[in-house]
Order: sequence, then structure tokens, then C-alpha cells
Amino acid sequence: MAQTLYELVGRDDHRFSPFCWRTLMALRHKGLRPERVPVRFTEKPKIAFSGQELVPVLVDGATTVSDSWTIVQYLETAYPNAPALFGGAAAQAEARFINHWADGQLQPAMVRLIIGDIYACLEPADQAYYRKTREARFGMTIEALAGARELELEPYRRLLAPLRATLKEQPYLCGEAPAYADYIVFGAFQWARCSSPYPMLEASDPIFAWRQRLLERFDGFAGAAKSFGA
Ligand SMILES: N[C@@H](CCC(=O)N[C@@H](CS)C(=O)NCC(=O)O)C(=O)O
Repeated sequence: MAQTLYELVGRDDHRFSPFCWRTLMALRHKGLRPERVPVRFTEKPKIAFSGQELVPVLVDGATTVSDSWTIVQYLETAYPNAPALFGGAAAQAEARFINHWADGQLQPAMVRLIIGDIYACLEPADQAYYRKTREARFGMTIEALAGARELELEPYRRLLAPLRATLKEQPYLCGEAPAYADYIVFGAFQWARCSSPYPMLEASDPIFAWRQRLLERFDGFAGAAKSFGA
């Protein structure tokens, strides 16, 4: 069966959505190579068939699934003989915690560092949409948020401490080999890397080395994405 993944795109084919990267890595993990359909912020009609307005959207034969967490559960059920994305009920339950941590803590801390760069990485029509929705969300202009980014560095760095401590002791969050919890967190760093030149990690950081291993995985799949190389 052929798969199609609808994913977010900015200008010049920068594909940076953290949620889409989780799903892209999960698909590769299962040995699947979907057709990738780029969707801009203002191209909602392209995914109207899914009954909601966010990407990623996966179409697998006759099945349409949206929401990255729902998609990964679908993949695990639909492809039980391919490598496991969780590796058991306990690991899946723990990955849910990581999912909430990335959505609720890590990504909100990161966006305050890169929001001006994300904005610059969009086509003009999408910039207007992004400005309207994000300024309403934050109660501040994008310029004010971007101007205050140095103040946001310390909370972001503090947040990384348990991730760093874990990756000092083991190569991946999931142990000796990566699985979905790694892809969740990797998606956040790939979001930053593909939308911003801001250095989110220092080269001496164990998180940097972990990210590098994941960039090289699947024959350098994520590493080949259009990025700013930071
Ligand atoms: N809970 C969803 C969140 C998906 C999401 O927020 N996607 C963003 C792209 S990063 C989106 O489609 N944004 C469109 C918009 O803001 O209009 C998931 O895990 O897939």
C-alpha cells in the first residue's frame, strides 16, 4: 500500500514542522517512504479531506489519520512486523509523557528563541497568517518576542538538563537504539535546525551528538533536509 504524508512547508522548501518530523522518522523506522506533499499554512483546503486543519496527515491506502500521536499508534498497529516504535505497553506509556513534555515544555521554550526566524522562513501570505495567529497566542508582536530571545535562553537551557543527563549515560532516550520517544524530541531540534540559524546546542553537548546520530540515521534522511545548518 502506498502512503502519502501531508507536511508543513515554508519558503524555499524548508520543511520544519516538529510534529511532521516525528512522523517522518517514525515512518522511516517502519521502513515506509511516503510520498511527501508540502502544505503551506494558508493551504488548508489541501488537507480539508482529513476533517481538521493541522499537519501531519497520513493517508495509507483507504485510511486517513491526523495528529502525530494518533499516527504513531496507527503505524504500530498496522505494521506489527516492522521494527517497533515503542517496544511494549510500558514504553508506549512513557513515550506519552515525553510527547506531553515536548508539546508542553520543550517546544514552547524553543519557539521563543526562533519565532523571528520561523517568520522569516515563510512565504508572504503565510507570514500574515502566522503573525495573526501567533501574536494572538502570545499576546505580543513577533518582533517583541524575537527581541527578548536572550532572556529566554536560561529557561530553555534548564529544561534540557534531564535530557542531557540521560544522553550522557545512554546513546538514545530509548536505550541502545532509537525509537519513537527519540523521534519526538528530535522533531523539536529538527524544527529549529530547519527554520533558524540560531545555535540551539553546543558541539560539546551530548544532545548535539545524539542529534547528529539521528540526522545520519536512515542514510542521512533528516540530515539532508533543507536547513540553516545550526
Ligand atoms: N497535536 C498535533 C499538532 C499538530 C500541529 O500543531 N501542526 C502544526 C504544524 S507544526 C500545524 O499544522 N499548524 C497549522 C496552523 O497553525 O494553522 C500533532 O501532534 O500532530
